[in-house]
Amino acid sequence: MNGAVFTSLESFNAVTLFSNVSTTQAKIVDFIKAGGTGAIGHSFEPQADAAVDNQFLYSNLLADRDGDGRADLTFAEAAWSAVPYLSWSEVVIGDPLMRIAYGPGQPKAWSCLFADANLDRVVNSVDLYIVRYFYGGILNTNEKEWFEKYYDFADVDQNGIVNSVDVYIIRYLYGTIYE
Ligand SMILES: [Ca+2]
Ligand SMILES: [Ca+2]
Repeated sequence: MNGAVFTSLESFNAVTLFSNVSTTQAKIVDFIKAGGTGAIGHSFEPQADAAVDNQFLYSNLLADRDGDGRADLTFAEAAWSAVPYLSWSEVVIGDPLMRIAYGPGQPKAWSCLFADANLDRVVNSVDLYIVRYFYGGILNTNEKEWFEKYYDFADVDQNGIVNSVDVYIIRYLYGTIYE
């Protein structure tokens, strides 16, 4: 399981870091003990909107936007991008400086492609539908409704709001096929 990173919505999965302590639910320490590299868990029942956002965790952990064969962010950076609040309930376990290494020049290094909201390497009506579906979503706001509507891949220009500019960009690039 080298390189494996795990999260789950199990409420008390990080209530202890001792695997021989009996708890009511599975423990992320058992995943680490079995060879897992990193995990994020809950030390107590988290509020629903405090749960780890897997979209940010895995896209930021895997993305190699500059194409140097190494992921752009470390595990700690990707983890903190995915935990909505720095509070008492979330626990990050693993080497904070761990970084995915694809190897130089590896064509399989992953990165989201500009304007390709559903990650199928084509900019078309599906991407347009996704942006329209999440239209109005805002990343940095106290308005829960708009925050929950926000979707990172629909925010094409990555300015923290899904709006007409994102629609325009997809229309402009409509038909683009990434090799
Ligand atoms: Ca697409
Ligand atoms: Ca935007």
